Amino acid sequence: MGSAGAAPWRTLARVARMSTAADTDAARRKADAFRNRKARHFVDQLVLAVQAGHGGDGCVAFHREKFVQMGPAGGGNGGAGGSVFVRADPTLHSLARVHKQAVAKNGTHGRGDWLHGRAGADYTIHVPVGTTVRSLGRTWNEREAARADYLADLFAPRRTPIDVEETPALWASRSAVWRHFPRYEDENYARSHFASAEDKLRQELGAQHKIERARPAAQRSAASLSARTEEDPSTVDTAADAGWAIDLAQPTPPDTPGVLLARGGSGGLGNPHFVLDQYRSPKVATRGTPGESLLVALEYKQPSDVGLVGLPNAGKSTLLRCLSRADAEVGAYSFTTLRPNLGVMRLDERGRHLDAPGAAPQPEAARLTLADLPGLVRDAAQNRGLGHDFLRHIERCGLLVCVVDMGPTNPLPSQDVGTLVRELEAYRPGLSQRIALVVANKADLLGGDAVPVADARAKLARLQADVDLLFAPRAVPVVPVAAKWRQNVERVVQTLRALVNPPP
Ligand SMILES: Nc1nc2c(ncn2[C@@H]2O[C@H](COP(=O)(O)OP(=O)(O)OP(=O)(O)O)[C@@H](O)[C@H]2O)c(=O)[nH]1
Ligand SMILES: [Mg+2]
Repeated sequence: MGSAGAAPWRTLARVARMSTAADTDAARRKADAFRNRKARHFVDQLVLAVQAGHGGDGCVAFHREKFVQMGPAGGGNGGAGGSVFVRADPTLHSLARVHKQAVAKNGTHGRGDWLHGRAGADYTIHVPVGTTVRSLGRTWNEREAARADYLADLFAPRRTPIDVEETPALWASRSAVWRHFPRYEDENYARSHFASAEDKLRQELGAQHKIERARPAAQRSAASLSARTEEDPSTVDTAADAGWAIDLAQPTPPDTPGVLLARGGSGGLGNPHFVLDQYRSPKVATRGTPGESLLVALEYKQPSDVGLVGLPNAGKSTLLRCLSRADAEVGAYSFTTLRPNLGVMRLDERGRHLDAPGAAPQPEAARLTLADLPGLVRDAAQNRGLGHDFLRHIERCGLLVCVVDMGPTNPLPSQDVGTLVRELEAYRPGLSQRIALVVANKADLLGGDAVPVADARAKLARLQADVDLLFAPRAVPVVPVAAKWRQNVERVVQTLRALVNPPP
């Protein structure tokens, strides 16, 4: 069990070691600056390793004071490890500032004179409202792996005799669970008293397990509700489903700590717990239990006013570039856009577009956020093409604009609109109701020598007639544009403005 998880916890151990070193802060700042620079627009997906704090160890000590040379056992318990929470914060709009490692502090060890250890501080991950948190699986951390063999043996119906030569792994695993008074390790194991100490530990762990099981699901941690994964964080499948996910659609109330991802370990027991009538000076204590660890995927769906949808290569990114200052990548091939590009369309108080070429500089009075979404193909609802990757972003757009290719290579653009409607409905019934405008792009390719003007007009009229039929009784306007040349883009701006803020 323990050895099987060797690879994953080794990486996590490195993470945990890094987080305790003093020079981590500088390294973290550097990594953050790098990521912020790379994620110029925004980071909307992130996989992070979550590690709750380990419990501090119990202490083996005996009380001493003047005239009391052989006082009673007085080792304190270890402090509990900190837990990891996630909170939805309405002031954030990107995952760019989320650390890839969320490591809570360990509890401190117990000390002599019955001094218990201090609890480790919790760690809170702050994410924007609208983030989905999904578990990719509970991972093995170094401590859990080290203890696993011995604990499995402790609860086994028939125990293995533990010998340093014959069962060295089990011996090492046992040492990861117990602490001893200096130089008493061998003697402790040999004593008959140790068997009752093990009974005590079994009871304690059993009780902890029972408490965890009795908790209502809402109070249990994401880690304890997730399936185990043996994956290395660097190779983990980000689509893995470990059975736990939450959509943080509302801001977390200020008086609650947030959603519990991983619970900190509990502190170890000091030696007074192992006092027996027949044996008053136990020289053992237990180490703290490990904090839970897991991998989570965060996904932020940016809410935007308008989403541009269409088949690949229809010119959505080109249109976004006309409507806003976003420098979305444009390419003459399908699937240029792999994740949403965001842009802001700015208007002055008379409703004129501020980012049009040659527009007079005016104070901004209104803005619309636009999202250029990756191209969609037939059967996207069955997860073909970019499938769900594309569709899930649409849910957060208030309005949808269909961009279709009017060029001579596409004889029936209304078929494209039909495909889009079908896929949206297959993914979520009612989603196509958000389509409020059809942009007939690449209109510059019509009306030249190849396609006479009369044919171009007929093609546009046919598209409008088909769209009317498709969305009846709702009226959805069709606007012909040539986004590449910024022709007629102003009409798209004004139509969108009227759709989002209808004139009184
Ligand atoms: N002639 C002409 N070409 C255009 C027009 N708009 C876009 N294009 C070209 O169409 C190609 C695709 O444009 P993109 O904006 O990348 O298309 P997209 O819909 O974002 O494509 P994906 O991201 O792959 O889904 C590019 O080569 C553009 O130059 C237009 O109005 N007229
Ligand atoms: Mg694109």
